[in-house]
Amino acid sequence: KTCILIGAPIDSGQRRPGCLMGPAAYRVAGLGRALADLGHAVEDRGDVALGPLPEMTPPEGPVHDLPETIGWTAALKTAVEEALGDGFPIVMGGDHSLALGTVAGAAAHAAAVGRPLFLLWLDAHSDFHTLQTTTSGNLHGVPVAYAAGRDGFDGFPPFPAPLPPERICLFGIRSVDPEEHAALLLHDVSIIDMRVIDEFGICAPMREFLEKVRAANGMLHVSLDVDFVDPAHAPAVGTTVPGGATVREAHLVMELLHESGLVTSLDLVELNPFLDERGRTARLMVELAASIMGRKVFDRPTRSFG
Ligand code: DIR
Ligand code: MN
Ligand code: MN
Ligand code: MN
Repeated sequence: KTCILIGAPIDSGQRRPGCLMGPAAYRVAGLGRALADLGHAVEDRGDVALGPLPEMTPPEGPVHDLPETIGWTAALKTAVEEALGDGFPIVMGGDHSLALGTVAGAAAHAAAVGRPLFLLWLDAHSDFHTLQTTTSGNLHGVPVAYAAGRDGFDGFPPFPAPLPPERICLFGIRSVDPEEHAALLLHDVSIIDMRVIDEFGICAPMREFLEKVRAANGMLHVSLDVDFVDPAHAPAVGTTVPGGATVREAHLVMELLHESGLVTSLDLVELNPFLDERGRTARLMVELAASIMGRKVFDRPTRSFG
């Protein structure tokens, strides 16, 4: 594969500065080298630039940095849509608001080639707020709702070919705000929360979702939030929630995704290098990215036991 690295130095979707250093941290931690070692061609397109901002009166209520977020959405939509024509885009964030643009770009590409887009959201959070329901005002908490075509995104371009909820899977979640919970009850999103993972493990729920993607000949965008992993292993994130995936569970997810052959684009989001312990979290994210792109402990045919 040709891996296309896209830097998205975005901090405006939350209030704790530092995520804009993410792309630099991934480069220092050796993301490009790790992918090249797996035999992929690697093309680093540098960091996306923020274009002109829309003129608008600031909205009432808690939402902050709306014009910047809309500007980044447009820039990343274009970058990902173009990159999908040339290879496999890997977006190095930046906070999760960048997914407003990356998923829109993937959806536009999928519509152009006539395939359905699926979305796998690996996160502690459901990110299903709208501009109207968010109480934090942090727009990293809204991209799944945008992709699902929910109302409440005044000022944003309409999402290209919104995803029917059945094509969205929230995996690893353990922090859902009341307004998100209410909205999710009305949308048939596939919810693999930590309770499900505790009871059934990683493999069965993941395989079920991947079978849906395969049966539909879908494209699959994976959005990996650092806080999907337990903060004991991945401390460099502004919104830690205990009870997350272990390092091995996270690698297993990545290995299953690789073996499926279905993933077509990837976001790495919410890394805040300013909070990291000597690059520990950045290195873990690079290892996980290597796993989804094909690194394994031992190369052997898949087998079953028992
Ligand atoms: C929270 C946090 N639900 C909010 N969301 C985060 O601000 O709306 N997503 N951290 O990853
Ligand atoms: Mn998130
Ligand atoms: Mn999160
Ligand atoms: Mn919230």
